Amino acid sequence: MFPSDYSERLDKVAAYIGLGANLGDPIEAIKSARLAINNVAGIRELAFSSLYRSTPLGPADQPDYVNAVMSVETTLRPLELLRELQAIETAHGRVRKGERWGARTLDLDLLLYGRERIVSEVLTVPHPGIADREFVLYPLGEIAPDLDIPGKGLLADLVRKCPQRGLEVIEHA
Ligand code: A4P
Ligand code: MG
Repeated sequence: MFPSDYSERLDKVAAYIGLGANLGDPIEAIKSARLAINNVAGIRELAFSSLYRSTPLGPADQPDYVNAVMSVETTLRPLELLRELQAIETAHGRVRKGERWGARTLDLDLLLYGRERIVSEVLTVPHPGIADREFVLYPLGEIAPDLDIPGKGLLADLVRKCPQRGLEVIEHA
């Protein structure tokens, strides 16, 4: 017998997604992105962190960010998942201006995909910034305190070493 949906045959993998926004209505953008991610076939939310306000990393002449992290169970392969996240960014008015770390209406980063380590032209997992960004580590600590990040070590150790730089919860999970 063949399953009706091919993706049902694939193993489920736990993945972590970082959400960030600092233009327009960032809180609304994060909440709407959460719904959009849940609406993708082959993705199911496992946990969602509190919403945090964070100081911009990169150019300082941009508004504070709102950040959050979610964990999902997915049957999508890493590149399929990245493409879905990019489509959601675009649907939320994200315009790629070429300025690195510049202001954006919505940024979705694939932080972790199971225990896989991927280095390619279009995708690096774990996300290169994961180990030293307070707006990723603290929310991750909330939803997955025992996480061991491939190639980086225990999340709890990384959190301990990471200054909070004004990070604060603005809406509890
Ligand atoms: N790409 C490679 N690996 C990944 C991955 N794991 N997840 C590629 C997502 N994308 C990945 O990304 C550029 C390219 O990275 C994509 O085409 C994809 O193929 P982008 O989103 O177009 O550009 P970007 O986001 O401006 O660049 P970058 O270097 O990804 O920036 P980050 O790391 O996303 O950082 N400050 C605060 N407080 N909070 C923030 O959330 N975010 C940024 C952006 C800067 N400062 C911030 C925050
Ligand atoms: Mg990005």
